[in-house]
Amino acid sequence: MWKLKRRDFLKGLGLTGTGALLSGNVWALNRLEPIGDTLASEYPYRGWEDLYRNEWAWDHVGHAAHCINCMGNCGWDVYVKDGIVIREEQIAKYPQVNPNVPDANPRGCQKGAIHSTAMYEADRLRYPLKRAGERGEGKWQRISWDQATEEIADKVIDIFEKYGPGKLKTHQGSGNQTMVRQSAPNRFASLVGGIQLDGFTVVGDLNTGAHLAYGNPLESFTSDAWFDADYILLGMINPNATRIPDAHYIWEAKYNGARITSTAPDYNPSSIHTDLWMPIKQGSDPFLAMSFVNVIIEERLFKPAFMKEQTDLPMLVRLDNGKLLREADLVEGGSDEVFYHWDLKSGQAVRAKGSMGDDDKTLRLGDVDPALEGEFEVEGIKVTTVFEQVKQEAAKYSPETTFEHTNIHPDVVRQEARHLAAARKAIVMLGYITSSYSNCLYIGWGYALALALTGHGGRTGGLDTSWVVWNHPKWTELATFDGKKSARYEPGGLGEVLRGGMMDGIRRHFDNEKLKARTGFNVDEMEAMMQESIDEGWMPYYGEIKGMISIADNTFRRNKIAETYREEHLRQASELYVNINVRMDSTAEWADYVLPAASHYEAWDLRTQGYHRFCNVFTQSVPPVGECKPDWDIMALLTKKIQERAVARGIGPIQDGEVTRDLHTIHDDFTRNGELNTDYDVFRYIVENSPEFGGVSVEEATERGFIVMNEQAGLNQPLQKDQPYNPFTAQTDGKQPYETLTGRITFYCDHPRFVKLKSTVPTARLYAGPEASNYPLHFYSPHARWGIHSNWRSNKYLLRLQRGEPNIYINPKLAAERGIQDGDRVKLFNANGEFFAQAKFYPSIPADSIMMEHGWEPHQYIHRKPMNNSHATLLQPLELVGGWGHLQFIYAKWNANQVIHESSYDIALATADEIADPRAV
Ligand SMILES: Nc1nc2c(c(=O)[nH]1)N[C@H]1C(S)=C(S)[C@@H](COP(=O)(O)OP(=O)(O)OC[C@H]3O[C@@H](n4cnc5c(=O)[nH]c(N)nc54)[C@H](O)[C@@H]3O)O[C@H]1N2
Ligand SMILES: Nc1nc2c(c(=O)[nH]1)N[C@H]1C(S)=C(S)[C@@H](COP(=O)(O)OP(=O)(O)OC[C@H]3O[C@@H](n4cnc5c(=O)[nH]c(N)nc54)[C@H](O)[C@@H]3O)O[C@H]1N2
Ligand code: SF4
Ligand SMILES: [Mo]
Repeated sequence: MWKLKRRDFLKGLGLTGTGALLSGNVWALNRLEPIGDTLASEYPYRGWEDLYRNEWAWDHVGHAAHCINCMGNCGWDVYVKDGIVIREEQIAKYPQVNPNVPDANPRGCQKGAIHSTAMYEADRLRYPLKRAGERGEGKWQRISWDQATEEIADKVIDIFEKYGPGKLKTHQGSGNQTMVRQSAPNRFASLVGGIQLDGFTVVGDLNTGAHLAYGNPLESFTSDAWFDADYILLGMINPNATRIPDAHYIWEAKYNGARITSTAPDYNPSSIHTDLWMPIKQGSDPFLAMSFVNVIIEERLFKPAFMKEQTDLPMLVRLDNGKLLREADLVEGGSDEVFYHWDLKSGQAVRAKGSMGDDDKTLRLGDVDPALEGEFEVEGIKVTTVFEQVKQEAAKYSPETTFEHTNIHPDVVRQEARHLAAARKAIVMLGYITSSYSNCLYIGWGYALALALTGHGGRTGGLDTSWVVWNHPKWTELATFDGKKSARYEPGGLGEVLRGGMMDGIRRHFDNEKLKARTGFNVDEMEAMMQESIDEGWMPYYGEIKGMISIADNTFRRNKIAETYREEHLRQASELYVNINVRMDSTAEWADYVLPAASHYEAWDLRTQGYHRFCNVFTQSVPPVGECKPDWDIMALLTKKIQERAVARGIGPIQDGEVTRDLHTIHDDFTRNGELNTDYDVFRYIVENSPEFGGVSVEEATERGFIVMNEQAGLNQPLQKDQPYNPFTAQTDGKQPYETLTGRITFYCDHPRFVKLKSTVPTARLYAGPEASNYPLHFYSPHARWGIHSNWRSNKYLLRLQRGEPNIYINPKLAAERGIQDGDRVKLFNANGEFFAQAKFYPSIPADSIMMEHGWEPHQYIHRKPMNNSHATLLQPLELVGGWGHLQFIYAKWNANQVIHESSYDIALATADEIADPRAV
């Protein structure tokens, strides 16, 4: 066969070119001529190559990560040309800290890779704006920084004058997960006494079961510590979509022969790579955890040595009243925070060391051999052990019994319980979806028990709660104003539900009786217990507000019963609503003033939030677009104006309980008398003074783009130079007590509310779901691969990778029953309203469930009706108890989550009339 060679082909073109010339089309092809080797110097027209050369040319390279709530924390090189970011590329130079563990390179995700385009898209804010029409009307006037901050300053002072301190909500959302950016609003809130909600529970991310058990929900593994595990259960997490830069360590563990399993209602992008997927029924996880416990106990797979030393399982419990035996029961004036073991060697009760009331802060048992089982008598009081109580409860959860709830076959439960028990290092990973369920506490507590029974703690594994808090004393000092003054911290779920007027919506959705059968409480009881927690002083709540400044917080998008929530906040904050943001998100839309913030590549900053030891450095690669300013500089300017106006208006110190609110010196305080005026000042201060950064110079940090943190970064124990970080080794190796009432991993809680709700030991409850309402379909809204919440959700490149508009996932069987085709627009509805979305077939989801990724902005929905409008939340009353050792309001450790996935829906094909809207086409 004759083959056209490239050279012949070009010659042919040349001839045609001549023909074209003859016919008069001179402009088109007259410059084509036969040529030889395209790479040789004779090649006549090389100018076009410059197009490509120029594409890969730049003026300079900066560094940044993304300051968003993604857990990734990846360092990027940022390429700048003519003052514009043209692209970004992963740094990929992190050192391998241990030759036997894979390195952390490269880190990144597809959202980070397109930020250079997103930062210049149409929703980017560029100038300070003042509302020109009604709130939310979308009419804006561009004003100067001077005017904006002066007007805001006067309103802040007005609110103080009219109503006193405590009426300003200054909540910072999850969009600022970096040290410099995050410290500014916190420092401001500390100075004005602003209301600040717990950053974890406000979104539903606090693993309360882990706190109850370990006294610290934020002590977990670095991702490289997953690598040497030989059993990993992806309990409620989808790391391939939500932990993109770290997930590889899970799959690399397979090289060591690790068994990886997953529980999820759908065959999610992580389940597909596991050895076993357990298709669990939504919201039934505590039953699975308890069935593991049941098998471990029935088959006596437990490890007594670990249980005796590390847990409260051998502590004595009174048989007469079900309370732990306390020193106060035996000794006049004795402590109620000192507890007892039954010593098998001496045949008597002995004080257990290491509890909150005990001076001897050690877990070492010495000569004592505590009994795990049996009944005893101490000074006439009949007692047994916590373990006996746990056994009694666990006996109710045989795999045959739990099958009905979980859909996991008894043989599978037995098989996996045995694997878990036999593993050298077993990790149960509970993602944040855990804390988005009303039974979160039971899930974490149940799995913590299964792990503790089988001796998994410290180097041998444990519960992975998806977060490691590093030790940052200098950051803390800045954010909390040296602890000298404090913001008004509030439990996230409680504050949002009450201030957001969500109770009516909750009531509308749930059927009281059915709810109680599932969760153990009904709405009235829940409300009464919320009130009791406030009245008892267990949880703080500061009531209605008059003004609001929100920073990096898409609060009107993320909250439940969202429309009511927004209306309530806008009604209360009638005097002032300021939004500080990088883009016009669905919350900024409603503000009186919008202040434009510098984005990731436009400010100086540091980020350590994530699961690794590297602090990424943000070097302000480009000046901010338009008139944007870094968050720190915005707060500094705002305090400057408040101070000026306070002085001009003769405002002196304002008494606020024990402290004064000194609006007339607020700028001097905020900036430390001018030492910390800009984000760069703060950046330099933190780099140079933080012990965990080991004295690295600003120049070196800026040049490299990351800092390797030293051993002082570890909060509970040192972060060893060449070892992955395993949680609680200070306890398992160092024998230091846990930060719990008994000093041990806790499986007994005799708080009156735990007694009332029959939850003194780990047990199981179901989530609300369809059985607690009149709507038949389960519904969950996990996190999207194509955005971090609402960030980047409208980016053109990311929209191309998916359906490009809000969509639900539906089983084709259910779709067929309802006459729905893939791609159809459907209506989801319940007692609180409806929303529309495109149907996407997803055969792996159960036929009675709907899934929809969260994070779409309301304006992307038909009629601007987002799913969160019709979602009702619940609060778990147990998460609201206080006054019991480590169970008291502690920021980011103990308080109630706003739970997300309790509501259910019905579905129908949308009619043409219903979706008659330009956005629907
Ligand atoms: N239905 C449903 N709802 C949910 C969830 C769910 O799974 N389903 N998940 C919940 C969870 S876990 C979370 S964490 C929340 C997240 O809820 P959102 O509050 O929606 O989180 P973001 O979209 O990250 O909002 C942060 C905002 O900060 C702004 N921002 C980004 N960078 C900067 C900056 O440098 N400076 C300033 N000033 N602003 C900046 C961004 O514009 C963004 O709008 O949603 C919760 N809501
Ligand atoms: N790409 C991307 N990454 C993110 C985020 C993002 O928005 N986008 N957000 C970050 C933040 S703030 C958070 S909170 C996390 C959230 O990330 P994750 O912790 O992974 O939680 P989700 O994505 O909400 O849900 C994970 C999976 O849980 C499964 N699931 C749902 N219900 C149940 C149940 O009842 N039982 C069990 N066993 N499984 C269930 C579903 O398969 C779902 O895909 O992701 C973080 N990372
Ligand atoms: S968005 Fe987060 S996970 Fe993605 S590249 Fe940036 S820092 Fe990494
Ligand atoms: Mo989250």
